[in-house]
Amino acid sequence: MTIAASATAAAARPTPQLYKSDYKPIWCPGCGDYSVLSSLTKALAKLERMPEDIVVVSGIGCSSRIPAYTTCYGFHGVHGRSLAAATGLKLARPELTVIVAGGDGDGYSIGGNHFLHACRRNVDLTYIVMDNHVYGMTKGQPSPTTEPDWDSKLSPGGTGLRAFHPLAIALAAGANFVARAYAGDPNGTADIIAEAVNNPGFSFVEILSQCVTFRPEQREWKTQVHPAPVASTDDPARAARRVMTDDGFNIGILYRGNRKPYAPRIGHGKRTTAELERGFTL
Ligand SMILES: Cc1ncc(C[n+]2csc(CCOP(=O)(O)OP(=O)(O)O)c2C)c(N)n1
Ligand code: SF4
Repeated sequence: MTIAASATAAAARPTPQLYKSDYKPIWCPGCGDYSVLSSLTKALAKLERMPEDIVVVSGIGCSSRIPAYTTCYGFHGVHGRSLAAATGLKLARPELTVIVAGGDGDGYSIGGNHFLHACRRNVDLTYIVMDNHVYGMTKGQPSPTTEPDWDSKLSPGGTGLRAFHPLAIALAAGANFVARAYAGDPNGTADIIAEAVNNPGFSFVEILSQCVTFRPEQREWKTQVHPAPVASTDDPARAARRVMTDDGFNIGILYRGNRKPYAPRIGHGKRTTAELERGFTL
């Protein structure tokens, strides 16, 4: 390639800015979700997919506001139902890159059943959970990933309930890519998101994303996270052993599987809107 041609190619390459909308996020200053947004736009630039070929689907929560802050197509649905909407979308429009994003309350509590079956179905989606171990938007109730002894006004003395283990559950349910990231490491998180999108099937990325308002102690996560000491594996049993015995702060890709993504055997994806409409005519 000539110098002029390579300069033109470089100029045409998308930048993270291309994926940022004009809406200013209304998250609290210091919220981890700002960094996750920045990682997402970096990952999309790296993948060189155009905004019109990408859909960001979410539920309800502070983290679920993320589609509006991108220039991609967006779907801000109802609480806990993002994976159901995204599954239908991907099956109907397989050529689109579908990224699902939300919080631990949205995804593991009200949406928990959809999470299990999305892992099991293995449709080619990427699911990003901004996990702050609390319901941020509704002002600090414990979530499924809250530590049993977290003392707060709304849960005096803690809930005493064992915390949900998203990575172990994703593995057991059949997710084809499982990773943990940290909002305070935006470049590392961007790389993980890009890998997750490129991996066929259901990719799950759990991102520790601090809620500085209701869990200010999570600012300390920056001193606790560390890179996973071993490379990813394609053996789910080995991955499960690792994830059940780590300290919860290992960052990196844990598991890359070889399952074929689910694709409908009949040509649903090829039907036009008019044909679909006719199917619902009474
Ligand atoms: C059906 C339904 N139930 C409850 C709510 C109230 N609600 C809105 S957001 C939310 C929790 C959000 O927590 P999380 O998903 O962890 O996101 P965060 O705000 O922490 O990012 C709840 C319970 C709702 N909007 N709809
Ligand atoms: S309440 Fe928590 S999760 Fe919501 S924007 Fe503020 S810091 Fe972020």
